[in-house]
Amino acid sequence: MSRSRSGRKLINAPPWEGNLMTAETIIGAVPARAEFRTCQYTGLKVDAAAQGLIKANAVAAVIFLAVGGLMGLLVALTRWPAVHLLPADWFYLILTGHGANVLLFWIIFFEIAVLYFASAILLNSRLAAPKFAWLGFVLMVVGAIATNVAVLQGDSSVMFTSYPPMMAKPHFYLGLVLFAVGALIGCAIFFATLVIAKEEKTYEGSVPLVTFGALTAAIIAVFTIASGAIILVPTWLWSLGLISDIDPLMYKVVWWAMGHSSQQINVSAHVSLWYLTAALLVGAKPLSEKVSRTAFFLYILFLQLASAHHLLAEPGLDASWKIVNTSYMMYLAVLGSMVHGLTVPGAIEAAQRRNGFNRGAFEWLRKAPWGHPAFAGMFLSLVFFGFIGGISGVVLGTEQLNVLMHNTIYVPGHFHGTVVAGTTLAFMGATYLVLPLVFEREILWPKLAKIQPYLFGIGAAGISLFMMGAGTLGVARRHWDITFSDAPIAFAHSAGAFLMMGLNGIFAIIAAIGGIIFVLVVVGTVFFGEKIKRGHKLTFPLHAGGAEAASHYGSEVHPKLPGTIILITIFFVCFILYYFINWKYLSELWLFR
Ligand code: HEM
Ligand SMILES: [Cu+2]
Repeated sequence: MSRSRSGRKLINAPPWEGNLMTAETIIGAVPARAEFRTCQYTGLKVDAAAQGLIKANAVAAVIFLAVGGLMGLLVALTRWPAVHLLPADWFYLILTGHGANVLLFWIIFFEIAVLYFASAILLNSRLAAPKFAWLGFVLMVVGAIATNVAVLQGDSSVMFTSYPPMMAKPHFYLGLVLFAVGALIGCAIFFATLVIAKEEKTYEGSVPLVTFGALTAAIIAVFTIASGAIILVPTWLWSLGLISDIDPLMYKVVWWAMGHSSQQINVSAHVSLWYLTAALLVGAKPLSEKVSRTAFFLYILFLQLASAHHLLAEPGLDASWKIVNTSYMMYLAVLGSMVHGLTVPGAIEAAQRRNGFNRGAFEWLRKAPWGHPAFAGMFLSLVFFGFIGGISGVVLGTEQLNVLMHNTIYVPGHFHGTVVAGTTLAFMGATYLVLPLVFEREILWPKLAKIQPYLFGIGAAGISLFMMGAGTLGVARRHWDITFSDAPIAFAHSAGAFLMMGLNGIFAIIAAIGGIIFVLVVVGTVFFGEKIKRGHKLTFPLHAGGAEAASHYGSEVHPKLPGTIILITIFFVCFILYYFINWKYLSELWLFR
């Protein structure tokens, strides 16, 4: 072991072992000399290459969130009838850019950072083939820019799903394909790093739960990207004139194999971050490693089948196929999320009781670190994802109930509950851990950081609920003018529908303010935050046992969870009530009441 000029320890990789198949013989790279530092807060060994790549991916993620989030605000202000900001062609252009920038570019750049963190950092390992990882990053950046250019040039306003026969410019699809290839390289680096860590024995026993959850995400990502390639490459060739025709139904079936699975990547990633945050901030260990791992495994087994819920209104697909896939298979994937929805707060309760907050049913929750933005982001994400995204997803995914809200603005209402109030908020929360631990910068403007998750969370929950409300009243999604001013046959929505769209606009402004504060705090911290030196006390401290809980296998022993049981009961009561209210709405559609 020697020291480099920067004073960091240089650790030579172990000698290349003859004919052993290692991750790097497969990729063909030579094992690098990795440069490590030891984190003063967690004791984890941090590979400099992994650190650099996590920073790059996180920064790219935040830039695309900023662009895409502003586009979201413009869309919401256009759908606010009293404001009606953009003209029609710009509305569809900006809506297309919004979907791509937030749901693909923000989320997937962040996920690649999560993969590198959950492999190299949590396992004390060097990252496999950093040069390839940088190649993947460059491909993703180039792809994301190409797609954005195509959108902004016009003539590619095909919206997020890009269903044929609508056609975008060739570089719209090519950009998406390049981006996906880059992300696939990121997944390969993750798998290879797991192999390296195992070979070089950088950890003991089984991988920690957070790494296991990230592994679930990466496995699903491979399936997702393969489906994406199968559908987007022919569509790209079609836009070049090399293929005469794409069958719309076939397109939808294969596209949703990608579109839905990618949401399950998001869920796996954000659930992993829930566990990570709970571990680092209150020292929470999983209630049961086996149960939580089985729940992740359910995602891998059942999610592809559940993607049938996007095809419930398609003619040409058989009703029993739809019902089996959405009303049986989907519930098995939902079961996975419900298990996490119980075990994450349960793990927090168990840890907090160990921490001494043992009075009554809820002292553990009242005395939780609500002033720590990572905790606030994580817990709000948990609640909103379950109550808003989860319940509405099951309702919307029920074959019979789907006809009530199909293609109404209820649909974006539901998925802003999952991907915005759920995934995005969880990623924002985790960023407040990444800034001090990976960027080694103290968070600038801690007071703003403290309120940020609440502002964004309330805004995101609001837009989700009000879009769902408007959708229940019949307002269409992706619709520029709900007054139908130029329609030959007059039609008027109820005053309630207009009210809902106005409230949606107001909460969009709140969410946007939360989003802007997030971007300012992150960018400010990255460039101007105080550099963290040895012995520095963090503004937002970690729990003393946090790193151990996050990076080692092990469950709670005999936890008592009265508070969690009450919370779960409230959840199920809401769930059942809301589910059956929708059956009642459905019954009211029959004329002979
Ligand atoms: C300030 C935050 C945000 C606001 C105000 C906002 C608002 C909206 C609105 C009003 C729509 C259009 C609904 C319609 O007319 O059909 C929409 C669509 C959409 N949003 Fe957001 N959104 C925000 C953040 C996000 C984030 C963070 C994500 C993903 C992680 C996201 C993903 C999407 C997607 C995928 C669509 C559908 C695009 C399409 O139909 O092609 N949004 N958003
Ligand atoms: Cu889906």
